[in-house]
Amino acid sequence: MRRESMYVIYSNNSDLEGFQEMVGVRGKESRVYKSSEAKDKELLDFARDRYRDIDALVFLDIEREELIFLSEKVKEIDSDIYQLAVLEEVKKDEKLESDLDDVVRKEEWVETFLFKKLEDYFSKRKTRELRRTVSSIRGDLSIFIHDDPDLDAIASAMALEKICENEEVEVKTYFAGSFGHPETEMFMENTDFIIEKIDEDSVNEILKNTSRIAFVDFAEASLSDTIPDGVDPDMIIDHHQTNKDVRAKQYTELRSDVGAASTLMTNHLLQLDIDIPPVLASALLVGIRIDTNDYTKNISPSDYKVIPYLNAVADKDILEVLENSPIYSETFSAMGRAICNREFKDGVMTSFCGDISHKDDIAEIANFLLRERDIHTVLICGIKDDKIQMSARSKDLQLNVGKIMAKAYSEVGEGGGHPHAGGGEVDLNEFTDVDNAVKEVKKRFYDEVF
Ligand SMILES: [Mn+2]
Repeated sequence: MRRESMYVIYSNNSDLEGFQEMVGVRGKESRVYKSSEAKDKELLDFARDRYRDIDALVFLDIEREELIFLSEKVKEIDSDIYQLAVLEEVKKDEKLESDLDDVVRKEEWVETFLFKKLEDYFSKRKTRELRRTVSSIRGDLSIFIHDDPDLDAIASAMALEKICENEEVEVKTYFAGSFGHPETEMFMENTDFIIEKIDEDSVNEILKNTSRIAFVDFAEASLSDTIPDGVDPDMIIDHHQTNKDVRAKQYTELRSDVGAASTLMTNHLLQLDIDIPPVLASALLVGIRIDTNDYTKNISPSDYKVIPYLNAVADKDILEVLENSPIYSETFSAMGRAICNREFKDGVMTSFCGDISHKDDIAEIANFLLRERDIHTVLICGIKDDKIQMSARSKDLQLNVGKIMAKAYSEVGEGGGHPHAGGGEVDLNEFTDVDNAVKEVKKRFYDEVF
């Protein structure tokens, strides 16, 4: 039976069983020629006789002259055959005098392959380490997510709970503040996942009685208004950029190259062969979407790799609810004030929106206002709990807003974030009045940007 098309390899090495097997699995046929003068002719005859059947012709490790000769001949016979050569050496910008469609440098090929192998290895090792850490817990694990958690934090905590259940370790997740995002509120209303709200009093009781502590989607106690500074977690799983040398007592996973903690946790679940229920898949998926600002910011190949899987498993009704979650009236009001108070300076916009009811309002507003024409960078500030909260965004690839926020505010408060998105806060008590504070906040931002 003749197949529709096939791959042909012309190589110095005739032993390519593995490759042929892979081709076979994909329902294709393949044929390997070991390079020699007689085989030159055989190959060309084959191309002539059955040229319609050749999809691709790969030259592997053969002499340059032979390569140039053969590729030209094959091109004459059928210009539709895709011709690829793997060469020991390809000079930069070299125009190979041949009719090849593409040339791959062997070293590059090996490097890419090696890198992938090593990444796979370390990712699996990290999962083993996480599992060992969890299974070694005698007693219970308390997962803390950051104040006013978003869905990335909640989904990641759910995933870690799942791993704990698998290892028969008792676990509970805690948060402080409010559900800052409408999606989070919608999700918690529509699922039976339980997380417990803590305050400054109850947190001490929990810390005293629990066996182990994990920080998920944040890395330092000082970033929380509720968890006492100096609390040293046993585990940290986070993806935010930090300048500090943060380490957990047992398990540290800090991956600022990844868009969301949900991506890290999805990988762990997949590698541990733990089923991801549709509700959890939906949360992880929306967690990635929110943290990467609809897949536009800080998204990495690792995130893209898990998205199709989560998409296939996710509960479509929950997704629908989450996509269309309502916006708080207070957010619209704050947005209105932010729009009226805009100030501009060379493509940079700053604005103060007064009191905000949800800490994440300013992030939402910053994302929206960054869309204004001719604006590349935005700083929005608002007041919550006697603090000026700040959110910055930039589409200027030369700027690293996270670093700018860290530099601008670490002396008077806190600042940090990613290259395109950052945040910070300063205590109002440090200033004589609000006007003064806002002025100083803006000045510090401008000083770092320009
Ligand atoms: Mn996150």
